[in-house]
Amino acid sequence: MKLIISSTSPYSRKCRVMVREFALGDAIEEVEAHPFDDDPDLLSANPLGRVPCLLMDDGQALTESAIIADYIAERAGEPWPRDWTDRRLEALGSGLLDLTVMRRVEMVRDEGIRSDFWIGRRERGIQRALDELEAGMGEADNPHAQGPLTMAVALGYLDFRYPECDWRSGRPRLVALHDTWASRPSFRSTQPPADG
Ligand SMILES: N[C@@H](CCC(=O)N[C@@H](CS)C(=O)NCC(=O)O)C(=O)O
Repeated sequence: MKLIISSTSPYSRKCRVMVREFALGDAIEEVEAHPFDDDPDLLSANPLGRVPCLLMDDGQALTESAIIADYIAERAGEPWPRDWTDRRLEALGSGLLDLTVMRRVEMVRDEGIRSDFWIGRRERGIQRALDELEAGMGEADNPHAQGPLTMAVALGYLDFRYPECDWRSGRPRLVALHDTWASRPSFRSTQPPADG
């Protein structure tokens, strides 16, 4: 199988961490494709032109990081908790990622077409999501479930693309969660490139 990824994409990172956690590197080969280059292999696998995309051995492709993550867990045959608390945290973590990516897209627009309205709206959403995740963290007692993983990836992405957001301030549970993941080889080896 081929996992088409970009090394700066947080959605890709989530799937790449899972491949490593489940030691599926021999079965799932990572292929880098920058989505904005319109790589023909990516477009033929995923008409949406987005990463990650998992090209399976039967020729079908899976899109959406959450679906790919479920597939990887099932393929590994490992118990990977999917209770509603975990799924709720995963959805909030994914939403935090979406807001941070959308803010980034707005920030790199040329002056004149960049919108303070949209940047402010994304930033307020990011702060609210962080507060909700900090409050909800008490429910996440398995640090390796997909909810906490998605949250850790989102926090790492904030450090990468929005470091001035200062998400650590007053959020000790999120700091502890992030630091737990940051010490794992799966997380360290999927760090986005500093110049990315
Ligand atoms: N909801 C999707 C989001 C994937 C996504 O937006 N990936 C970005 C890279 S971080 C992308 O490929 N963007 C290219 C584009 O939107 O044209 C998922 O969870 O996989």
